Amino acid sequence: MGPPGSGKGTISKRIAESFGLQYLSSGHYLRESIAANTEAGILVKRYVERGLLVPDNVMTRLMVPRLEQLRNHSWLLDGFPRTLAQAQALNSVCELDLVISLNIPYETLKDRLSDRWIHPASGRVYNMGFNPPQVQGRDDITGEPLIQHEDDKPEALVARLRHYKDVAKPVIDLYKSQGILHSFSGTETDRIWPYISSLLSAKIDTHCGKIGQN
Ligand code: G5P
Repeated sequence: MGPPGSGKGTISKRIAESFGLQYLSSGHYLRESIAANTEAGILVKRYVERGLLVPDNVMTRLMVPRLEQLRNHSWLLDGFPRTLAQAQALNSVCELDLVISLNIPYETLKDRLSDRWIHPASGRVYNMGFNPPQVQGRDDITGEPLIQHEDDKPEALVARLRHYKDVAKPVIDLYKSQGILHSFSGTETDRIWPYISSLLSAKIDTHCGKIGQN
């Protein structure tokens, strides 16, 4: 969990690669359905473009079947659940082992998102200061053009940050009460990452990607 630009995607990919977990990103699935112009994509487009949360029933229908297909795997969710209703829907189909919450100052979030560029087909994320592409404006692997999300533009960003605060609190309180919440604060992903990595090293058996009891 964490506000837009807090580094959820960047850290999630590191976790998934380092610990062999399946990676599921709600934002990526939403953008994929928008790009494919599916019925669901047309419905969610106006929310995502304005930086508003997609309705809970739509999100739950998008995410829960994917988790059900992964019953025998260990996985990492990025961006879901965002609301208490989503957290309750998730709780009804599985038991979470741990939740990571990122606390990043507002000014840092604003700077990062205005500098973010994406390769739409793969979801690869670049930042002109932090992890720039080898060739400006082009994806490192395919050489295809990079784009900026509509929801990273300043008007959408303010709405996204405000919404995040309002809806995240009850979810964070829920996970705190379950004793599974781990919060990390800072302005640099590379400084936060070693703490997250060592937390997970203590919990995950890297040979099979299973969460242990320690
Ligand atoms: P998303 O795609 O889930 P957001 O808004 O939660 O989007 P976002 O914007 O993708 O989150 P992030 O994943 O937290 O941000 O961060 P990131 O992409 O890793 O990093 C942000 C930028 O900073 C990148 O350019 C990265 O390279 C750079 N960066 C990272 N670390 C550092 C650092 O240390 N230093 C520097 N300089 N740069 C760094 O959701 C999109 C929309 O979909 C809908 C909503 O409309 C949402 O707005 N949605 C949902 N709606 C309802 N319910 C849900 N569950 C939903 N999930 C998505």
